[in-house]
Amino acid sequence: MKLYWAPQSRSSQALRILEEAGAEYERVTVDIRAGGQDDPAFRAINPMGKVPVLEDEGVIVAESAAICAHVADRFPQAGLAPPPGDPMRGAYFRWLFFGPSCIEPAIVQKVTGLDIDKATAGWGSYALVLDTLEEALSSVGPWILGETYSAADVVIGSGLNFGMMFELIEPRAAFSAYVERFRARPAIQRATKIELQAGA
Ligand SMILES: N[C@@H](CCC(=O)N[C@@H](CS)C(=O)NCC(=O)O)C(=O)O
Repeated sequence: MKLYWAPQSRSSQALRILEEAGAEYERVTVDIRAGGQDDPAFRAINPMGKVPVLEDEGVIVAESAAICAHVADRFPQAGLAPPPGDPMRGAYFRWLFFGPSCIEPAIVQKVTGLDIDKATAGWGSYALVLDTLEEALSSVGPWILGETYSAADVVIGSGLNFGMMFELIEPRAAFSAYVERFRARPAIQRATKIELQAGA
């Protein structure tokens, strides 16, 4: 497996899931601060010109949450995804998609002050996203599916971690406790170390 990535970017999610899965992978840095994403060779891999991208035996997977889902399925022994037929599969998909479809636009709304009717916005509103997450994390635990840690936690944990780090998400008690648990995981710490070393 080959991960096209850049330190201190959305690539963190991909790095984290690969570390959680115990995957063997090669890291290829795309220097997005110097236009590396516009290199035609990289554009051929991801026409969006964005990292992260995972290449797995000729299969290209772009989009962070999709990479999380792909890696979780490729390493079933890591137990990062409830298998098809498992009743938790519905909640798993819900939270996996909640990151890019709800948390990310809610953060953008917060940053830009975008005024949009909550019935029209797919994520509802910033407040609705935060309240929904708070309720979910307060009623289950320690992880978003309950006892079982999954790739959905990599997505939700990464979103909350980013949002709180840049003060774009209020540090509600349930968020802080969850993010603290997330950051304490050995795989997440390994990924952080890789990023820090690469960014240094
Ligand atoms: N929807 C994508 C977003 C990826 C993304 O926006 N990556 C940024 C870095 S955080 C990037 O590659 N930016 C370079 C550019 O757009 O020129 C995902 O979730 O993976």
